[in-house]
Amino acid sequence: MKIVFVSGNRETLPGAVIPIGLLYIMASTPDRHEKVLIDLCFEEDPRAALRSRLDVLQPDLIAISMRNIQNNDYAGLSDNLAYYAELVDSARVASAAPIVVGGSGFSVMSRELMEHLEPDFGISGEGEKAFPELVSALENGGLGLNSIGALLHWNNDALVVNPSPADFLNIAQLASPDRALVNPYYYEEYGVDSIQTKRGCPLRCDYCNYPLIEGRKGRLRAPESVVDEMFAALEAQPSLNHFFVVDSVFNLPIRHAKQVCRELIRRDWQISWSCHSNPLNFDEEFAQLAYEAGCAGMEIGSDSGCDHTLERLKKGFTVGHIHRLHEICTAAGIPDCHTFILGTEGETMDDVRQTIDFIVKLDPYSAIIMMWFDDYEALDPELRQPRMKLRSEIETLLLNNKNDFPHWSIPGLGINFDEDQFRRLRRSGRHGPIWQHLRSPTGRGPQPFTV
Ligand code: B12
Ligand code: SF4
Repeated sequence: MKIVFVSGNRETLPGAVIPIGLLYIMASTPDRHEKVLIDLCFEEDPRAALRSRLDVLQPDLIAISMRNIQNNDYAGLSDNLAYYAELVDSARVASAAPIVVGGSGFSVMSRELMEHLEPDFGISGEGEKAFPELVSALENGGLGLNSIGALLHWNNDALVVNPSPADFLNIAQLASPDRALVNPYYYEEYGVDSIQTKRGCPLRCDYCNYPLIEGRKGRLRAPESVVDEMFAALEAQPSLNHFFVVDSVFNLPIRHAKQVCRELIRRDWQISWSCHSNPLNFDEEFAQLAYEAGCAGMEIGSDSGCDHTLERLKKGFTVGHIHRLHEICTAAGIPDCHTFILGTEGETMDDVRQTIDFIVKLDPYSAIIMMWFDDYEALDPELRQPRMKLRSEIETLLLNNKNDFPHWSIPGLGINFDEDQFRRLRRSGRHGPIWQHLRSPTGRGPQPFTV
């Protein structure tokens, strides 16, 4: 079969990210098929680009990856869906081939998106087993569709949702993504590559939809194979200058994270990297190893500065844990950037003020302040109505006080979050996540740009 793999993601804030999920799917699809990647990230007119490529290629199957429903400032929640609907339509106009959609954005509400976008097939969650199975079933005239785990398909007009497989994949056995296929512009302009050391997060934060994508059970890769892949990526794309560890949480389990760091140190790895970390199970030894292995920063989903909100969100840690992580990172020389989500269900303006006071006192290297939005608001804008008042009060509070927190990014208000400013920083030689450059390494120096 001739299979066209389409990466639909066009988000370039805080930086463009390589389509690593789709690369995994391509790598797991047998080589006897002709495989072509179309990446729409940097196309001026993505729909026209897709149409003209499909027109020439005339594929037998079109696989579209949908990464985000949300965007960073959430202003375009519904725009992302409209864009994906247009992509599916453009593919239909240019080709009679069946269309299958997958990816994290699809997986967080796969049933609703099947009905909304109407592709022929959808695959929820990790697709390395289900996708090749779908390809085989299509080669066999549709035989066996019902036994493909987590496949969504149609029986006439009725949506059929196959049960998820009993087990998640053994990721130690997956074929590595081939970076030679990636548009070099990702590396030349943004420099950042993605690496996955495990799948699954064991925690149970109240709002978290990550288990829909990769489950809760931690499935670990051998540290040697992770580092092998990083060296191979560097060889394939020599202009890469930073890795982001795309694990939901890198330091859980901490033993594995330490082993990965030790392997990087043993092999004298020289390129900087960042990761997501959690205040639970965070210790000095991990921070020290990470520093020695080239860690240039950690992003922490701290979420709130109120213990009762953290408890309601079932975070499993307290503000004491956040303080401790900050102290350990500071002592080890690792910049820490904490994400806080304001306006979660049940939160009051007093809670919001308490969180803001907490961040000011904590004074982390950087903070990203997000507003709570539910992915389902993309499908049902009416869900937003009751939340608008609290959101606008929070925005006013942040705007009125923005000069008190010059190191914070507030994407929804465009504060320290702007494509042009980020581009200037990159051009001045700053690598990795942009928040790492919102203050000088000493922590108190002049700002690279003003708010
Ligand atoms: C790491 C990460 C980041 C890093 C990325 C760094 C980097 N250089 O890559 C940072 C912090 C920068 C980031 C930013 C953002 N992120 Co983010 N991120 C993640 C995270 C934790 C892992 C993503 C990843 O790379 N996974 C590894 C790859 C291998 O998995 P995958 O892409 O999901 O692919 C698998 C499946 O989805 C499927 N699949 C993928 N494509 C296809 C295609 C087909 C045809 C099929 C069949 C299957 C399939 O199979 C793949 C292999 O198993 C996820 C949460 C999670 N645990 O998944 C959120 C997540 C992807 N991010 C999300 C979002 C929204 C964003 C932002 C818009 C910010 C925000 N508002 O939260 C930005 C956008 C950035 C951009 N340019 O697109 C959402 C997307 C879904 C949604 N709700 O909209 C997620 C799911 C988190 C969430 N809040 O729900 N992110
Ligand atoms: S720590 Fe992160 S990935 Fe794990 S459950 Fe909580 S929000 Fe989800």
